[in-house]
Amino acid sequence: MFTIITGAQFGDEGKGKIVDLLAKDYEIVARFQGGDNAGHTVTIGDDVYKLHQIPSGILVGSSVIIGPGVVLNPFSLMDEMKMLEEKGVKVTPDKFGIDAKASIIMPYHIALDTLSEVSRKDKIGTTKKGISHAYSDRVLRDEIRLEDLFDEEVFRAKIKDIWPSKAQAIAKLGGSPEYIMPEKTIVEMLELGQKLQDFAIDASQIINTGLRTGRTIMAEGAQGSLLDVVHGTQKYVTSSSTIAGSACTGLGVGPTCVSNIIGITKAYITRVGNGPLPTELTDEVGDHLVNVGQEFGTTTGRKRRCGWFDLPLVKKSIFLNGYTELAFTKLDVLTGLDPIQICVAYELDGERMDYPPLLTKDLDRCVPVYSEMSGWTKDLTDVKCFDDLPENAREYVTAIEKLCDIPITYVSVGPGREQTFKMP
Ligand code: 2SA
Ligand code: GDP
Ligand code: MG
Repeated sequence: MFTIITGAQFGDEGKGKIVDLLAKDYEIVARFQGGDNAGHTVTIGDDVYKLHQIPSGILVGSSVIIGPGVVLNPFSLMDEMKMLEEKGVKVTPDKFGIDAKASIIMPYHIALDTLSEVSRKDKIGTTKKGISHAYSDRVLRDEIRLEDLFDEEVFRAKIKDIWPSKAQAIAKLGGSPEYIMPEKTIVEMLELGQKLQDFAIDASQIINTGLRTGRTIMAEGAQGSLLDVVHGTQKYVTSSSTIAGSACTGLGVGPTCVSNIIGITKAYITRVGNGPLPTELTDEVGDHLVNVGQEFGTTTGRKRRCGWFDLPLVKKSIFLNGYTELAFTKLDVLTGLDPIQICVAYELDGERMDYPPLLTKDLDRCVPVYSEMSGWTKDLTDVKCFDDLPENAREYVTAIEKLCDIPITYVSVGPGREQTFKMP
């Protein structure tokens, strides 16, 4: 069984929470793209875990894998491993593997991402984690892979080859290259390589062998489908493919192996960083969503922009991913809002459209067409089943399910593990 989970919006839909909930039924959970730009929150009782690179399945004891499609920051990985171990979570090679082909996010990638973002007039709003530069070096074949950190000669030769042009680029952007790759950093990276050597695996081999022997495997996506480097709202996207197909390329698994694909969607929409967001609310309703939903970046702490549920965008995600089911999160955050709006279509130049426009630049000009629903006042955070939701909340969930034409299988009403119920 091979299940893929991705975000159906612009990220932060609650993937970490849903993966944690479902992972008890999966022996392996694997990340296939992105890097430590991701922030997946899992709340278990009073403990809040913010995971950036290690798959959320680690908290229920699944074996976890970082696949070769990921760009890996070995420094922040060490912090994450330490944080987990301090909380009593075992992060040993029998439980955790990193593909030897994973690309390393180098200090110069972070410097270049930060400097490019600062110098850009029309800012993307990146997390400044070096993601775009790490992926572009992979495509340029100037990448450092995890396996390169295991061999001092190879690592030093690669740095010797790659660093001069990076230093030049950093200086050109007004940075100080002398602080970025001193000998101390090279030595530190080699030491990290030694520490990580025991964790090196071939993810494709493990997963495919596992699938052939009946093991249950889940692929955990990061960011959201609308931030996909090809299909998203370019240029305001991340630098990896974030959609379900990317789980196949990012882990080395054939599409014939996929059993089901779960899309996670919030009951509204958020976006952190710049780029079009047709239903964005900058009024007190937007403030309600930010404050009640605690909409702040898990990695950067930035305030997330919020808007009403945007059906045309989710329809696009349904096409991009081929979802077989949806998990619907943060329904509790809508309590107290009345009316509640669903953007069912857009109007552009006098024409109504129920799918995002052909040209990405036109999304910014789309005016939402809303269908209004009545709200509810009952606190939902203790609700344990669909039938116990207030009638208007049930109608909202049913309306979204009907509009998306995909079964909603889980509804989440709070950050906690137990604040989720299966749909009847
Ligand atoms: P990058 O850093 O190159 O990937 O940034 C490019 C765009 O991708 C967005 N992006 C994200 N959007 C939502 N959540 C992400 N993870 C963190 C979180 C974000 C944070 O869980 O909250 O803490 O700010 C994430 N990572 C990248 C980014 O905002 C840019 O729009
Ligand atoms: P991810 O990147 O998709 O894993 O999502 P994040 O962890 O970045 O952001 C989702 C935030 O919403 C986290 O703080 C979660 O704890 C929280 N969350 C998840 N599901 C719910 C829910 O149903 N209700 C509320 N109120 N919070 C939730
Ligand atoms: Mg997140």
